[in-house]
Amino acid sequence: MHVPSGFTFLLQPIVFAGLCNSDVNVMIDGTLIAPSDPSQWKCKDNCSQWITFHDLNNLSISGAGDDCISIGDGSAYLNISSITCGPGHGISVGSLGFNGANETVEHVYVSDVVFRGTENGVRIKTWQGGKGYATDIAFERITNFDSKRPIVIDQFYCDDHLTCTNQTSAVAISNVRYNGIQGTSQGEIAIKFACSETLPCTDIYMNGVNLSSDDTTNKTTSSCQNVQGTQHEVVPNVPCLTNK
Ligand SMILES: *[C@@H]1O[C@H](CO)[C@@H](O)[C@H](O)[C@H]1NC(C)=O
Ligand SMILES: *[C@@H]1O[C@H](CO)[C@@H](O)[C@H](O)[C@H]1NC(C)=O
Ligand SMILES: *[C@@H]1O[C@H](CO)[C@@H](O)[C@H](O)[C@H]1NC(C)=O
Ligand SMILES: *[C@@H]1O[C@H](CO)[C@@H](O)[C@H](O)[C@H]1NC(C)=O
Ligand SMILES: *[C@@H]1O[C@H](CO)[C@@H](O)[C@H](O)[C@H]1NC(C)=O
Ligand SMILES: *[C@@H]1O[C@H](CO)[C@@H](O)[C@H](O)[C@H]1NC(C)=O
Ligand SMILES: CC(=O)N[C@H]1CO[C@H](CO)[C@@H](O)[C@@H]1O
Repeated sequence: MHVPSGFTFLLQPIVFAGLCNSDVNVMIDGTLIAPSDPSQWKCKDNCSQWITFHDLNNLSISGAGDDCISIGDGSAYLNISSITCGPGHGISVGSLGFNGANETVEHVYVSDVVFRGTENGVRIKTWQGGKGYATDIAFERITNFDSKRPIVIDQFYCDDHLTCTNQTSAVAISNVRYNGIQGTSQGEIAIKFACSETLPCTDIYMNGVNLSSDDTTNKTTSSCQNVQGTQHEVVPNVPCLTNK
């Protein structure tokens, strides 16, 4: 599906439902906009979300980037569920805030996703020097088989071919919920939260997370900086979060 550039489409709430067994590519070059207020949405039920994708394999949204599911600037009220990704890239929110851009992502709900041999599992990545925010994002019932890094928040995202310097401005990340994330990690660090000193990640909630090493003799660990929130039954334990 291709949304052509040079056009702006006003889109009422819509559901794209599988079963689809082959790869699905949604390329959004043009602009999709929602009625400004959810109260103006024309729909009888399932009105809590604007765009819903479910029961698809290797869903690729955006076309920009090579992630299986890529949620870019301006995304809001997305409901993505029952998707299988991999091998290759996982799901990412972002990258947001490149070159000082003011970008936003909010109200995104991702559930029942399986990652097989992906580079990352669920990842939120933003560039230093950016503005805007990513908020109200939920990941539920996610299964990883050998993801290199199942859970990542990276406010220091930088492309390999660029040199990035530390800057004080950052894209704010808040209210991110991880509920029921399990499986195996290829890397020792299964959970990585790298947040900025000037704009820490806030209200990060983890509940029922169990990520073990694919090598049974090894343990997984987590790394974190400048993160505030709570955890309940999380393996590996995230030292920055308060136990609840
Ligand atoms: C609304 O969601 C329910 C549960 O997912 C589904 O059974 C139903 O078909 C959906 N209705 C529409 C109009 O999409
Ligand atoms: C998302 O979509 C799935 C599948 O249609 C549905 O079961 C679920 O209730 C939806 N979640 C939200 C928050 O709308
Ligand atoms: C996803 O895409 C990869 C690479 O194109 C392919 O190897 C894999 O079989 C696909 N997975 C599914 C579940 O369709
Ligand atoms: C970012 O853009 C929004 C409007 O889209 C605006 O309300 C906000 O003030 C902007 N933030 C900055 C830091 O420029
Ligand atoms: C455990 O993981 C670390 C880091 O990936 C690695 O260096 C080490 O060799 C692993 N240990 C075993 C026994 O596989
Ligand atoms: C985590 O998963 C591993 C592997 O499936 C299992 O052995 C372990 O008991 C689980 N731990 C918790 C706390 O659920
Ligand atoms: C690109 C860069 O230098 N990033 C660093 C900025 O500072 C943090 C610590 O606050 C480092 O972890 C980053 O690697």
